[in-house]
Amino acid sequence: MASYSFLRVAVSFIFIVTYVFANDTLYFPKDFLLGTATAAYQIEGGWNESGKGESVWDWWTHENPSLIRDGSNGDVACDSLHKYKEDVQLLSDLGVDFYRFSISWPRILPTGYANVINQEGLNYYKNLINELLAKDIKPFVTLYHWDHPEIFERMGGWTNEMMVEWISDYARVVFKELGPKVKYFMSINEPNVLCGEGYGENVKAPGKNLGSPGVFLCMHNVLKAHAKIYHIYDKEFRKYQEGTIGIVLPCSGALPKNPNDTAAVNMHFQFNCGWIAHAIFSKTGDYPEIMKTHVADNSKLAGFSKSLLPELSSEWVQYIKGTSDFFGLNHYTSKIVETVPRMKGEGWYDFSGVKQSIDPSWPKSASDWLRVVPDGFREIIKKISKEYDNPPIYVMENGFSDKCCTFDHLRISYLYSYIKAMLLAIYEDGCNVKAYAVWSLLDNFEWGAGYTERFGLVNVNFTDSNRTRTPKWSTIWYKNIIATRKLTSIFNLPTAISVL
Ligand code: PNW
Repeated sequence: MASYSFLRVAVSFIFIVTYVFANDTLYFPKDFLLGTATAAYQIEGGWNESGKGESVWDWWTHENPSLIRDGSNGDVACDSLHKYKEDVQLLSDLGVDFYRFSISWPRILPTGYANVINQEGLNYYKNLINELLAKDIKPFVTLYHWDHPEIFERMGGWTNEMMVEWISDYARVVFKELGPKVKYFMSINEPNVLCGEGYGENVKAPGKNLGSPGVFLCMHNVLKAHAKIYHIYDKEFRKYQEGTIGIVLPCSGALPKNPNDTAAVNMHFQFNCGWIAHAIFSKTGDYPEIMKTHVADNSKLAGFSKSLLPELSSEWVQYIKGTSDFFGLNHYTSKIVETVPRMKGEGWYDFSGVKQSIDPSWPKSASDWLRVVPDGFREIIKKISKEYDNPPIYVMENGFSDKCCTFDHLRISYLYSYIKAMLLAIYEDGCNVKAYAVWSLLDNFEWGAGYTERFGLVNVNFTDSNRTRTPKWSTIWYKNIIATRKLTSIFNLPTAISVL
């Protein structure tokens, strides 16, 4: 008798919860695309297989295992080089509209240069694309997610302007060989993270530790490279391939410490997102004005005769402007920002002029930089839309890290709150968001954190040579969202049963 009442209470509770959330339901707009994302070095493995050359990440992790938290590397990673069919099956089970993955430059061009094309490497991507298309999944292809050929690093990497030419030659090969079956290309993933952590610091490959001058120089060359890649696609391939191409920028959110301090929010935006975005998406082009004056001031105070921010000639400004068909947005978290009063004769807070902090009450993830702040997501989407005249926004990464386990309710709650914020930006703020990808399909090599931080919808067992994949609860949840095209925070029982 007692257990019967318990059952009744439990069932009623489920109905009440369902009802409450059902009333809270938001639908995705028609034609909205849902997918997941990965990157070559983080999942492929096969670092010296299939005729692949050495990448800067192969070199850096082999040379500096102590800089990776668990001393690991991407030599095997998820072994997707061999298990791509299984990955595509997982994607197909999820029901995604698209899959974002990146191409390993040295797998296609082992010498780095376009003089030698490695057919075996190329075939890997051709097979992957065919497999995706056979399951009705659109390939979203990133040309470059930080793993350039090591040979070019020995010549200065992104501090050498020749990289613009080398990556352009590579891009041309990819467009020619893979472009006939790909409608969505992304040039370069997150210039700021690559240049800031790889050239400014020693946190990511190539770990150059060059400080601000190195970051400015790297960003300058990456921006030019992106523009050149865009023009190559636009002039030589678009007519026949009828695809789109854009850049992917990491834009973290900013909430003002003092509610009236919109200047701090703007300053943070321009130094974070606007640095590259202004040059590409604004009407005037070039680096943001506020950034030019600010860096010039700080450079002078530091005793330099010229600004550390290199100048873009008017030819380059024109050449770069308008070179993205969509705004590729990677977003994970936010900061609290405040304007720092400037003392006479002293530089502002680093080169950005804002002090950043976090609210300790924001829920944590397994990554120290990632706190859960969904409002910041809505704000950044609104800011991008306002700054650049409502461009189509493709969210190409959004996700949450934990340490382990397949019952990942914190990931579900993160994704729910962030997708809700995005849908509100669409419906209530009129923003033009067209696509959304969860980072990531699989647990994978999380750069300096090795395998200690897990972002996957699918668990990967890295101690098992088979790299066994096990869908987490978030897979079940996301599958239901994709199938119903509506956002609910609860599990759908039939979906759960069909997956388990
Ligand atoms: C992305 N932030 O980088 C990368 O594109 C992925 O390769 C990576 O695995 C993923 O994030 C998770 O780290 C970012 O501090 C790193 O806001 C940090 C930030 C944003 C993006």
